[in-house]
Amino acid sequence: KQLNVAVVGATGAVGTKMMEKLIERNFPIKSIKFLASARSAGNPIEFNGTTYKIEEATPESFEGVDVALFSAGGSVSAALAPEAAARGAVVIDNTSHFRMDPEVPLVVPEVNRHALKTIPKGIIANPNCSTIQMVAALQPLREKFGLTKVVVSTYQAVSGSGIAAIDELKAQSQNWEAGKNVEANVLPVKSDVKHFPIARNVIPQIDKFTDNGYTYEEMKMINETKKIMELPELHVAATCVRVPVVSGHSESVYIELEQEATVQDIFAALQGAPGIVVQDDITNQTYPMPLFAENEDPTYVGRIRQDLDNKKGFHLWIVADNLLKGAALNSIQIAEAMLEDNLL
Ligand code: A2P
Ligand code: 11C
Repeated sequence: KQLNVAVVGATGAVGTKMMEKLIERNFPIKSIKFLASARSAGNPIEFNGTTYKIEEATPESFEGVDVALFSAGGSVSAALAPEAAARGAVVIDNTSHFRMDPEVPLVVPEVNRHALKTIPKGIIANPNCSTIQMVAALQPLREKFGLTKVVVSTYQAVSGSGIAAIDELKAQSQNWEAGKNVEANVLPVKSDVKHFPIARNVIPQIDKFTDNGYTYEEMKMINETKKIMELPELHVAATCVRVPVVSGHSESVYIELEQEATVQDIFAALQGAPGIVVQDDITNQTYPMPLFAENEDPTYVGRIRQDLDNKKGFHLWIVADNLLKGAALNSIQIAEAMLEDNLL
């Protein structure tokens, strides 16, 4: 079956990766269109050897579209995803806008593929990047040993904040070297009051603060994990931190299992799990790092240790390319799973 596809936010950090993955994975495309803001409309865009024209995303853009991949920010999804769905498209939305809507499945195919069977609004949400890689790695452990608690600290790359943040890290690094003035206008959050350099720095704020003292990014990790894993009682705490890495989110994760296990049990459960690569050989200094996860599909897990005081407690280090498994790849995998299950 060949599909009519629309990529919304095609000029962005995630949109660009979606295009690469559609080609690389031979997604069955009958027609494709590339949508962005009015600013980009008319500009050329290259896809699989053909030059297309970027179109402004409007409700009418979605006439005849089977699958619409959205990654143009929450307000664009809020306005246009229902328009696309009303015209018969299945929307796979990368933004946080619909994620906690009980009528919108929030899907990581390795974890809750079954949730794709019921899409009352015609919209499926792709989870937050830092959530996806964590639940992908925890699912095989949860299946074997049960899971009661997760405490995560993240080390997140600037590409999670879009192309402007990547450009800013590069400019700041060059300006430091050249002894020039270092300006900060994008991070931690474009729309917040203060901005800080990310070059030579780490920033313990991703997204704005909520009323409970956690940031929205931290609350996304907490709420999305419970929804995807279908474990509303799971204890989850998160501290989300931006680091001067271009791509690849890293996470230090402490978990508590329902049953006792050994480190060997954890290795065995993770090895061969879908989408997971174990990189853990401390005698050879082998562990996951974002530099080597960039442009790679798997979620890498290493530094696997049993807690010294709790036999049900384990420490893990989880790394994945936030633009791929964390965004573009997971979206395409959702579409592929739906095709396989005759849901598209
Ligand atoms: P444009 O390049 O025309 O601004 P990033 O997350 O890397 O910053 O990318 C954001 C993406 O969202 C870009 O493709 C951007 O297109 C797109 N976008 C921003 N505003 C709109 C809008 N109002 N309608 C459609 N696409 C938009
Ligand atoms: C970041 N996780 O690294 C964010 C980006 O909810 O889809 C993705 C925001 C989202 O800044």
